[in-house]
Amino acid sequence: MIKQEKILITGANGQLGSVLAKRLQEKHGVNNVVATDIVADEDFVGNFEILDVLDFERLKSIVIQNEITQIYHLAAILSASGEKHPKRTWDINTKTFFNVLDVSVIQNVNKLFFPSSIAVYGANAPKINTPQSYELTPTTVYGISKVAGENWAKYYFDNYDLDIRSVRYPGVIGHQTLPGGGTTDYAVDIFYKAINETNFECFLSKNTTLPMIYMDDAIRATIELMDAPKKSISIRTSYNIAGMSFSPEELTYAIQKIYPNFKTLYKPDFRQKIASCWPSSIDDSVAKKDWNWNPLFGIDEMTKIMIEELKLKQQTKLQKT
Ligand code: AKB
Repeated sequence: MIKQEKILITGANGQLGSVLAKRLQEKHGVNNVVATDIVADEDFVGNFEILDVLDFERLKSIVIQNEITQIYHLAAILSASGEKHPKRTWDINTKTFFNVLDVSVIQNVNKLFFPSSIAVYGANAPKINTPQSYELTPTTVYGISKVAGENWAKYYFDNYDLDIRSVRYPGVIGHQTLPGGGTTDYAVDIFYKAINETNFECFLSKNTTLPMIYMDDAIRATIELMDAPKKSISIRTSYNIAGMSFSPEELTYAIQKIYPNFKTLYKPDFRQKIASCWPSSIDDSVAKKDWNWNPLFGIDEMTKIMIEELKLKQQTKLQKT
């Protein structure tokens, strides 16, 4: 008989975590998923525990009490926020990961998911179709912590046989929860403006092309990687995955197909320097070969869904008030 998986998610209130928690509940059953974050989410339906992942003993007791077999460790500080508090970001991103790695070894957790990012690349990497394997020279603390995390993931796999799997997420675009503190956040914020206003002020320049992915593709990639047979996983640091690539100007054109009067004003700030060092597009051929990764959403489908879903959410909220 196949043993029932028991899932723990850290950072479950976040942009990815909140959607992943629901998908994992659908897949494994509501009672088999424990969502955690540093503050409670009033609207969460299911098992929720307050957890600061820096607190190893509390993490361990949640793992023991719930007989956890898989952990998705999403708690982290992102690129733009990270630059405001570099040492704190390093501490939080790396210490929480060590706690998760260690508890997984001690408590025999079967599988662990660690999110990495396109932020691992630096300005020297080829911008177009950035290869899976290239010298990683990140410019942000977030990127540095992700490179370290990727290498520690491989170390724990090699030395403790911990089945840890990872993808390098592009900017994730979804309508469910706002992202916080990232350099790619403009690509979500713009839709909140588009449904109500005609002008959006963008903190990146108009031709800054970055890799992006629609939420459904990001979640599917995560789950497909975790479900893939162990023998097919050739990358134990982190897999490149691509969805789409566009600049703020191209995203504005896509929105103008629905709202012709919509305009973007460009006022690049400190985040421009971060984005300028990142890839414009990503080579994800190794993920495609190893576990059949295949993105389904392009810029126009994503734009249409974002606008429809955000309008619906706004109407539902208005009806409730
Ligand atoms: C960020 O902008 O920091 C994140 C990322 C690309 O990892 N969205």
